Amino acid sequence: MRAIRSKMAAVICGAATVFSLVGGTGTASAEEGTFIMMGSGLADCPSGSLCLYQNLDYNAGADAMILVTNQHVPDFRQFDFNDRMSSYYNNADTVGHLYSDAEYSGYSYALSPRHSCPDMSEVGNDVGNDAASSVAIRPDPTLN
Ligand SMILES: [Ca+2]
Repeated sequence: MRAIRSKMAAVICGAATVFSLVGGTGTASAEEGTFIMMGSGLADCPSGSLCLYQNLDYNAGADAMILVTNQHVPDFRQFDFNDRMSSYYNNADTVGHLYSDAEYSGYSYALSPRHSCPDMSEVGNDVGNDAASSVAIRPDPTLN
């Protein structure tokens, strides 16, 4: 077993989830899965995951909900996260296609790989603040 990398320590603040984010070297975060954790800041987003934050500025230094995923999520109500997202960090090489309605419908907005945004109201009339309801994860079309 390899030693725990110090950069993973920032994830420890999360509430108990079904996944252990401690003790891996990135392998754990690369597993398929979607879960809610409590945290704040870009450093709390596991590598290889898309992180949708409940509050502005990546929860603005106060732990709050983060929806962490690397797979399609057809309905945020499954995670008590419907119409709650306010900022994001896409810490993955894939594109997150965000939708204002469940089942990938309504307005949509692409979350570019390795890109972040502290305020979803900045994306205008596509998917705004407290509006996202589903997300699809797709390959980056520029990586071929
Ligand atoms: Ca919505």
